[in-house]
Amino acid sequence: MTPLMKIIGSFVSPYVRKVLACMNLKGLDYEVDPITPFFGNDEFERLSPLRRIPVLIDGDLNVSDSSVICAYLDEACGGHPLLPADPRDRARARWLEEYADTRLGDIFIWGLFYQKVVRPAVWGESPDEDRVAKILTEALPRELDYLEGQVPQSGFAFGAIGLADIAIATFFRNGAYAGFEPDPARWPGVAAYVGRVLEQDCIASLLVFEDIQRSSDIRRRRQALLEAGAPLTQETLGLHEARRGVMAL
Ligand SMILES: N[C@@H](CCC(=O)N[C@@H](CS)C(=O)NCC(=O)O)C(=O)O
Repeated sequence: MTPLMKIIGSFVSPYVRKVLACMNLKGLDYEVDPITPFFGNDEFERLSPLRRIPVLIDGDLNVSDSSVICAYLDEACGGHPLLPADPRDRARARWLEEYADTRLGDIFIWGLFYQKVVRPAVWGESPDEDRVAKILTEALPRELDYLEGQVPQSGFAFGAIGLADIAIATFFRNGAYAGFEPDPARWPGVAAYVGRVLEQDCIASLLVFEDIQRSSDIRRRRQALLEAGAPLTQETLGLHEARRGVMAL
């Protein structure tokens, strides 16, 4: 029997969520080693040279980066297409994915989620409140103004739900974990669109595992996830002690 594809990375990571939602959309079976990147062992570092999640393992292939993984899945696996058919739409979809991964990632993950959730929980540090305030008052409004002009008033960006929709919406779930929701009075299109995408089964079905990942102690997490039906790998590359990522060097 061909071994299942494996994804290394926590259910709470927006980039892991993006990959898993795309795999769900395609109806692919997979196993997850739900580690937080800071808790990865030496083998994790061998597989992911930047000590980042997600990593895909498919037989003797291993690759990092959610965009690289999603492109591979679309080319290798068939099923629900992640990109629209028209080349001009594909270019726009790729731009929205890139924009989300870099700019929304910077704001929602490094500016909010890392500060308000990861720093206290992993490193025992306080958030950089000045940075958080600047994100909330300057960076986020600028990007939400831009997105308000990009997202569709109904449905999804290119007909059926696809990569661009998932890539954008995934960051808003981490924003919510850090206490941020887009104001529907100021950004009605974004608020409605993000809600629409997040309630799709491919992504909504992951929520139960995210809740466990967020609420359970690291030593009991695997068991709790298994009991909830999460498709976990037998082996884990996780440690119980955190290490700083290469991006901190
Ligand atoms: N461009 C990468 C970004 C992945 C990324 O930044 N993942 C975060 C978790 S949400 C990470 O592993 N951070 C650890 C670090 O940078 O040290 C992708 O699309 O996969």
